[in-house]
Amino acid sequence: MSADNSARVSVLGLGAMGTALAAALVDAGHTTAVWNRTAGKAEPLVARGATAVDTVAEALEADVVIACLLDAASVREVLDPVADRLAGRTLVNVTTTSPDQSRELAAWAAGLGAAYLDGGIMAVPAMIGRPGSSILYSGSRAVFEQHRSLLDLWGESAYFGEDAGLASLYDLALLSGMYIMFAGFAHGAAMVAPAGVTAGEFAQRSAAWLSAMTGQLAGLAEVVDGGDYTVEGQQSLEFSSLDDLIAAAKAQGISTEPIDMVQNLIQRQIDAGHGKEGFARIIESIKHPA
Ligand code: FVH
Repeated sequence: MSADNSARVSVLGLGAMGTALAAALVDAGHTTAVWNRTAGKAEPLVARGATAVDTVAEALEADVVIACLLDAASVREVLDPVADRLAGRTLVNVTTTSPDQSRELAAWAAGLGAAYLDGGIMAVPAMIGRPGSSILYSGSRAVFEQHRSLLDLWGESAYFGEDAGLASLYDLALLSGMYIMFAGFAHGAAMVAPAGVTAGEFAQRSAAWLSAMTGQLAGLAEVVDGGDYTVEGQQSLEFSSLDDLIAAAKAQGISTEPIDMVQNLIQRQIDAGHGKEGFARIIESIKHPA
């Protein structure tokens, strides 16, 4: 897709992420207005070529208004006083919000006559515009398509549909996987620490192991999507008992909480008579809370 830097943009919120997003826009040649509640944060961006505006109303003059604020409440706090100026405007909200909050913001914007695209940023500020950064969108397809080249400046753009809550749902689902992986790493690091292994040493080996294990995800997903957990070739739930792992953690004098969680998911399926079925069946424990 060819770059279109003709759109005039504004960025509301110059925290770490808002600053990174605005910098990428300025560097790509977009006329970029920036606004922040607390004065002073715009200076580095102005030195780079952005224009600092004193009021949110001025920021709304842009073709595309980007909101990168703390949370859903701060988006409303910033935009409510200028709500009467939102008609005909395009709002891209990349503030982290829950799916329901995203839907509420989309309905609120629609009621004011504004086009709304919701974004979930799968990156830290230093990654913006670099390989590995991706941003998930849902809401107005027209906004996504019209401004795709602008959005692509921040990372790989993915669109999930008109339901404004979907990008957030996907974002939070991915974060769930990330947090559980980090907790798993912390558990392993705590386990080997009494043996004199530093977290740094363990991180190297963990990164290689976990990367290799991501190759298993597609097969796991195929079983889940097929809905038949008896498919040959899977590791059975009974074989997946974590008793040895839990005993080893206890022997090291550490908490077993992160691994207890997985053991409980396995055990509930075994107790329900599915012990010979594949590990993928733990998703049934998650879908159907105890
Ligand atoms: N930073 C990250 O790694 C993550 C990556 C994933 C996505 N998140 C989300 O991005 C939103 C902004 O995050 P941030 O890193 O820029 O956050 P801060 O540096 O804390 O800046 C927050 C900005 O929001 C302004 N703000 C807060 N409350 C209000 C309010 N009531 N009215 C107006 N502005 C408000 C704050 O202004 P100030 O404190 O400087 O005056 C900052 O500009 C966020 O949703 C992450 O979850 C980032």
